[in-house]
Amino acid sequence: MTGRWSASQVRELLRMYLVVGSQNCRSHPLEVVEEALAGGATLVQFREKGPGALRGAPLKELARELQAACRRAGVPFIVNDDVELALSIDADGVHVGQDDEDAGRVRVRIGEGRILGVSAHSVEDARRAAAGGADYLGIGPIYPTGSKDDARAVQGPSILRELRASGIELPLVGIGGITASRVEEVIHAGADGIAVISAITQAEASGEAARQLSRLVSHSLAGRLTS
Ligand code: TZP
Ligand code: MG
Repeated sequence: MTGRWSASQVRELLRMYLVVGSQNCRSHPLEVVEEALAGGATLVQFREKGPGALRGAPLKELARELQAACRRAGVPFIVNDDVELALSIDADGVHVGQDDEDAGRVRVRIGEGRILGVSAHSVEDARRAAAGGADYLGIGPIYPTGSKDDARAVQGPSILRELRASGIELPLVGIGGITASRVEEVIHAGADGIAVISAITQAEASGEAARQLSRLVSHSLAGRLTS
């Protein structure tokens, strides 16, 4: 793909977004990803980070394995932070945080055809990311999370409302501590979807967890339209 993804395409991709690294998984990450895809995951981010994270050749090998599973399912595969890895495997996109490389520079490096996701914690972050060419914003942590050591302060769903009220129109995905019982609140606050690690990677049955979450997202989005 050479052109930009449209905002409506990206909104669809954000509905049930799995973020995953080997450090998060109770079984082999490929198994977790395949189950999540079968359960309806719409986008996958490879985030190999923290204690025990793979590096070098094993990192690239796992990335390729997960990417192949995503390709079989027709689901885009995005790499967290590591632009070089993303380009070397021809990933569908990159996600960067506020402490990583500047969004505008990442956009130049990855080109127009790849998806660029940026974490934002304020209206100012969001405006800067939009100006830098972000396709979507990751907003969080919405709730307390045990999956990110250096997570910022919990923001609650109100940050989503604040961003929408300030005129931010980019697709938004909520992240951080999202479980089935919190989906509705996140979507009703203005998110286009949910991004989760533990709700899927730590579930007894990852496929069933993804299926339940994606049903809840659809239901909540439909409710938002009619309320
Ligand atoms: N960014 C903000 S919170 C978070 C990331 C990567 C971790 C989300 O993991 P979980 O297990 O869904 O709370
Ligand atoms: Mg980062």
